[in-house]
Amino acid sequence: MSLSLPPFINALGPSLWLIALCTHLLGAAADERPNVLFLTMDDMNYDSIECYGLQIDGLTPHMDSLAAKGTRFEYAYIQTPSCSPSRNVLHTGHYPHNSGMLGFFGVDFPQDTLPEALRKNGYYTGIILKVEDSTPTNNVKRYWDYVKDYPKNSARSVASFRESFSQLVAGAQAEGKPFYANVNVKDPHLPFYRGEKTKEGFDQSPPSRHLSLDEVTIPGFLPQHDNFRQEVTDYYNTVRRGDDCVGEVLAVLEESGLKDNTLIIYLSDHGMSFPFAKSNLYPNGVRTPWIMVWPGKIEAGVVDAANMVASIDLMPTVLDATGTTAPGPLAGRSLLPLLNGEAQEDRDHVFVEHNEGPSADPRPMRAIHTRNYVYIFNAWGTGDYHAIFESRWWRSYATFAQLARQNPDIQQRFDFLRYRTVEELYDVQQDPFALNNLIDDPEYAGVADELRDRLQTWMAATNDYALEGFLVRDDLEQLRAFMETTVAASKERSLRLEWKRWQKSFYEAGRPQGALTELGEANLVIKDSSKKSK
Ligand SMILES: [Ca+2]
Repeated sequence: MSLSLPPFINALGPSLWLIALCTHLLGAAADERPNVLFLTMDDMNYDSIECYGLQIDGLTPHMDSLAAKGTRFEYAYIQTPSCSPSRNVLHTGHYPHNSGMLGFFGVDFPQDTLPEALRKNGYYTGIILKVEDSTPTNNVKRYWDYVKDYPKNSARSVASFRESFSQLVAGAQAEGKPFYANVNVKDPHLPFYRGEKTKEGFDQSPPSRHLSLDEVTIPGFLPQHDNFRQEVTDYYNTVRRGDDCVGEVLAVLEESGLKDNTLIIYLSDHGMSFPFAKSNLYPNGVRTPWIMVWPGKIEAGVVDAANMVASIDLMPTVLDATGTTAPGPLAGRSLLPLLNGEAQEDRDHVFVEHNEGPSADPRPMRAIHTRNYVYIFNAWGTGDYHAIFESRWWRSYATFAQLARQNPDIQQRFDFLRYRTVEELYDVQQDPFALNNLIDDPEYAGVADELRDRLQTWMAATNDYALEGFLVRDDLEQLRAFMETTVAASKERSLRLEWKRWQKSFYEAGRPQGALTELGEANLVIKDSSKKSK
């Protein structure tokens, strides 16, 4: 190794020279590489922050403070609107149909995930909450130096985030390493904060502000009826509690003195848990706030409305910022060139997908979003299947069902919610809540054809199993056959693989040994994940 020595070192004696050199090298390692705080919300709609259009003054001061200190992307998307699949896109850098993380089953992903790659590059890696959802397996030691998962009754308090993030930062400092901290705020995931009515066993920590019913607006994708008002108010009070937690994490970072050398990336894992949002490919299912703060490196107070970005871009961006070599092929691209004012091709659309939620009952969907239009393919929209989404078991859905019985228009919308149709097309500039399906409108036939072509090209290029269904979308019998095959494959996987949730329940019993290879050789799933460490 040859070193060009600064003049002051030549003036030192030999032993002092060595001490100075070691200090210099250690200092360089610790000082020059940025820490990364990857901060996520759980089930928070993209427009639940003031800077993204929320009409409630001052509800989200800490999240808005991030936007003031950094750059935010107006058109940001997650690839898939369900917790575990979405978070695994972030950490694998691949679409679910390529990584195999279609739902909530463990997959032995064949290349390093983001935390593994960073760890090999000398980073201290830590995760706070959403632990089982954030990596392909539940073997947490494989990915993380620091892991903190709070029980339900304390997972949403400001005190928990202060304790855990302080511990994480101290752990990195003790090892003299920069950190990659994936801090996952669990608000505003269901169950919402409801004061003393908060669901039993869940954190009853109150938000720092309580909204009254008349302060909220019912989202435009729901029927505009006052019966939804309490649930929506509870949601926004829970957003406020999440903002309190974000504030505490940012306060700990400030107190650590590391803020100036920390890249903060902030987003939500998908839209709010209401009908037509979470677990759907409509804008309110897949859009996310996306804010990046990096003092001296990323411009403050900037809004990028020119580029459409998505969660496959997260991993390449973090690798780029930390000088970490990519562990293999990745589906997305670093956003740093965009932040430096450079142009990238194909930033006028994103592809999104849904496969299955936390059950072995798939509802495959694919969509292309542009700034003007959204085209959706529902492989399950044959009339034989009902929709599956989390809010089906909560008050907003019950309210919807009750209103439907009283009003034929709401009944029609409710039926569409439950059964959908094979293809949908929306002019989201005119119809941002995707209420008016234009797929049969002759005026939009050209738009529909163009978007179908682009979607098909992408599905073919990425070896998507759902292409088989897409190609027979005009033949309901063939589409039904595709669905039967897909459902059967999922059921078979569910008996064989580790379920990332509730693994001690009935799925534990009777699971035969085998390999997860349904997705085909060109995909990335290659290993047996049925033998997991617990
Ligand atoms: Ca979520």
